[in-house]
Amino acid sequence: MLERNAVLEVVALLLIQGEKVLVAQRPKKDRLAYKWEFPGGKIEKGESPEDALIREIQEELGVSIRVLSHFKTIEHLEPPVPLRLYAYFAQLQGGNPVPQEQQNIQWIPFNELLSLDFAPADIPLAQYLVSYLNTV
Ligand code: 9L3
Ligand code: MG
Repeated sequence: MLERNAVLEVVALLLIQGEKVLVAQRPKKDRLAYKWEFPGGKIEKGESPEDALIREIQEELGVSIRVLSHFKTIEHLEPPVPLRLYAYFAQLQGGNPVPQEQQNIQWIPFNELLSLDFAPADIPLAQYLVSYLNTV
């Protein structure tokens, strides 16, 4: 059980190809059903954020990645699930992402990213990402 006030530690993938970024839609049985997010999930006990991201992306998208760099940590501390979201740039090690959990995915152009209906913690992350991409 989660302790009261416990903050969930979560990792998210920023995967960029050309002028597009990969996003996934949360499956329908989920609390945040149909909200878009940067793929990833909970860090398990004893795991580094990088290892958690590699594992989650293998599980959800069936591909292996190389983690490049930390981009931003978003604290979304509101109930019902206060969370800390660590976002990393990464690259594919070969192959293409294929949804393993019936979720939708898409490569979305940078200039359309902010029009998606994102999960709450991913909204500021998407905004930071678009600002960053406009400067590089
Ligand atoms: N979450 C939010 N934004 C994200 C990710 C990967 C996850 N980009 C939230 C949704 C859940 C919690 O973190 O409340 C745990 O995620 P998961 O393990 O259900 O994917
Ligand atoms: Mg997940």
